[in-house]
Amino acid sequence: MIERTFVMIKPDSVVRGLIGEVLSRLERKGLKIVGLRLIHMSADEANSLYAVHKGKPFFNDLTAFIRSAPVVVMAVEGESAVAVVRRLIGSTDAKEATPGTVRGDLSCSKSMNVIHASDSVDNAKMELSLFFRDSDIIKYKRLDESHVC
Ligand code: 3AN
Repeated sequence: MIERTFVMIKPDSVVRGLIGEVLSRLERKGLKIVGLRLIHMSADEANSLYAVHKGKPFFNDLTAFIRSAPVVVMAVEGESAVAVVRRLIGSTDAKEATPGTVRGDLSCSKSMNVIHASDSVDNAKMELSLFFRDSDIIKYKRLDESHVC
């Protein structure tokens, strides 16, 4: 089943010059980028994106961090994209993340962990709606679509 998920390259990754590295890993896996923006997240957007963590001790630090530099927000499509991207990025705590994953290779931090991706199809819909209108999503074919899944 082709799914669409929300992926964000976090501020740590942007200021470390890793946008290309992270995008490349998604593309090489065969995932299709159908929406892409470089933004400075607003306070409202940060509060909505991380609403599930409201009240937790790290909430204020988390929303401040996510607004500390630009982020790249993306809509990404592919076969079972939600689970595939979650496996590709690795565990939240990058110290524990498996080598070969984005976090496992590029970070040692739990908060500055390079990338975010939705953990369910429902959350993907909600998170995508914060940053993309339906008309922002671009339809096109990758030449290798019949060869990667
Ligand atoms: P993931 O991004 O792996 O889905 P979530 O949704 O549990 O992880 O957490 C969202 C973000 O909140 C994480 N990417 C991480 O940056 C931060 N975070 C989660 N738990 C902690 C924690 N215990 N201490 C600091 N930051 C945390």
